[in-house]
Amino acid sequence: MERHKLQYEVLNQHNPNAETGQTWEVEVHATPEELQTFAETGYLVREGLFQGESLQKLRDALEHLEEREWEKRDSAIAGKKGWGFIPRHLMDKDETFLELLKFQPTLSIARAMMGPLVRLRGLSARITYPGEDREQQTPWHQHMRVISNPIPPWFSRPHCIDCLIYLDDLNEDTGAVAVVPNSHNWLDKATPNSYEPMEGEVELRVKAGGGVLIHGNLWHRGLPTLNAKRRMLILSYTPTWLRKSPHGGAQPEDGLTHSFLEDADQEERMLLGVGGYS
Ligand SMILES: O=C(O)CCC(=O)C(=O)O
Ligand SMILES: [Fe+2]
Repeated sequence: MERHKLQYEVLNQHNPNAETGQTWEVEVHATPEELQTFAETGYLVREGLFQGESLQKLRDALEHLEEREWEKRDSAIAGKKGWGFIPRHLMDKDETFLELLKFQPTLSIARAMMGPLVRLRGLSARITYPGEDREQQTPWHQHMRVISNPIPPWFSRPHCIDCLIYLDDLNEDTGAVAVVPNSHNWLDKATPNSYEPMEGEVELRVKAGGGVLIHGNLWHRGLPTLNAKRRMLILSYTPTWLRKSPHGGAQPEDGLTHSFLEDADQEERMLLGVGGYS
């Protein structure tokens, strides 16, 4: 995969030594042309983010989590129609997930698109199961539903990059993911609550270990899981000054990130949402 280098300075004359005031060198895991397309269309496909052992390690970690949280899973998938099982706070639950904190193939792109001061909004998973008696898919939706109408002059448009990382092949059995290119720029309308195909939608089928990076407000939906279990991770980034995901309740009190933060460096603290603005 081609790379290029970027350099940022965060302008802070009052306190040039502040954590934010340093010079940031970013080796971006994408070409400038790819980033331009990402900005315009709102999505970027990345095949082979994880392969071989590293893919297997993620699958194993998710399987262990699924076993530990089987009660939550069973109640999540009991309904006929639904999103499936969505375990959250993954970095607090397994070292394998915490190791994704500085995963450069996605973090470097987040920094290239949103600046150096970014944080994790969350790492969760979505697992869907086939079955005669269930229908697991998602309606059209977007992730940052906070846009006002009309838009005032100094409105802060929310930006977020959600990396949908697939641990199984996307195909007819598991279900593709569909996106509407450029819809992240439609600030005057919201997604319909519908499961129907839409004009202009693109269905994406990546291989296991691949990902689809989306702007958090891109219109998208997960197609039905018909014949085989489907596992996805969603690794999200926002600027440091945005709050983290409101979903999934409180962070586990004895979560891994708590002890990790005790010895974490400034960048790690920032990524976990401690500081990063002044
Ligand atoms: O599973 C997918 O492909 C997309 C899931 C999704 O949109 C979500 O969990 O927010
Ligand atoms: Fe989504």
